[in-house]
Amino acid sequence: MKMTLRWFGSKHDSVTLDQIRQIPGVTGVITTLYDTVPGEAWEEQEIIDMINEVNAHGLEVSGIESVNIHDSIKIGSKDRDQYIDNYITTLERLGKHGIHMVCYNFMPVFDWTRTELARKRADGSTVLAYNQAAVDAIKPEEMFASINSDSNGFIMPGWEPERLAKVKELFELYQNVDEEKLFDNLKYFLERIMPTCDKYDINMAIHPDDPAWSVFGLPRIIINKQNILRMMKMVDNPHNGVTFCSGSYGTNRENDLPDMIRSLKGRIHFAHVRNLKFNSDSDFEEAAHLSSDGTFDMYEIMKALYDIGFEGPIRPDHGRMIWGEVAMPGYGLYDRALGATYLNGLWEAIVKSNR
Ligand code: DNO
Repeated sequence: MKMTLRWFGSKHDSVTLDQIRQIPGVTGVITTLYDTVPGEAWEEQEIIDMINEVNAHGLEVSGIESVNIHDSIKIGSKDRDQYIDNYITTLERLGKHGIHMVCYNFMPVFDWTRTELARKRADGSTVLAYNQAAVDAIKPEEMFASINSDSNGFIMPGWEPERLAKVKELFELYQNVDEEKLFDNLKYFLERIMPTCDKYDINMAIHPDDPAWSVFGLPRIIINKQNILRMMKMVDNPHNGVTFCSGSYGTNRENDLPDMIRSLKGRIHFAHVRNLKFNSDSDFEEAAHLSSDGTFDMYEIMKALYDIGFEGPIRPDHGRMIWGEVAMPGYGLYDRALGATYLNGLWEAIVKSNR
């Protein structure tokens, strides 16, 4: 595996490339062109500039998170082909410049959903948290307002203000899209992009829906082993793969994470590894990475990745806000650096004990 950190670009991130480079064992960043909107083709020069900037700081671009999918593609509207053509152009330009992993998601309207961005824990740290009753009590547009007012002035990925302007209209457009239709639209999209992925050796890594169930009545499909294996089979190409995100699949307590990893051998192209602490079945918070701080056995997760021969980029995921840091919730430097170091430690021990 290659240890990486997510980085939002010098215009948007409080964490610098120089700081990332000093985290032991981190060799690359996962980034994106944060100012692009879903559906447009990325400018080649902007891709080159992004890569050069990262390389100049002694790091590599280990993959993109995300090239976002226009809603017309998820809905299956008549105009979807033009957006898929643009997506293909972006993939070609990325592939030409040596980028071989692209993370994306197929969640309708919303990306990840949390009800609190700064829940205080006993040790004084703050974390992202989810409470089902809080979701049930609010309207989708209120969710945007609460996320944006809690985000320390940063724009949260997936909660960009331009999405809010369209939220009501989007709900109407998704009215006739159920889970089966969403699977069909995903299949159509993947079949169209796979020849380009084959040509440029680009691993597509779908991110799970977070939380792994329907929110606000919208269909969600990338939620469990059965659905993800269905997706792998429906477009049976090794470039059609997944981002294994322990914190997202782990929201559903029926998901056996190490078992899911083993069943996806050869198809996990990217890993997000973090822990969650459940306070009840409908309330969880994002703990420190350490197993004993949350509900997951992080050793078993890393061991499963080792056992399937995982060689792709991995990153610590949302961290706690600690030591007075002010950063994008979940994406500060300090706790993610601790997370990377812990995961590297687990990995070294697993490698050595398997010699
Ligand atoms: C949240 C992230 C997601 C993820 C997208 C991938 O922090 O894990 O926003 O990047 O779902 O497209």
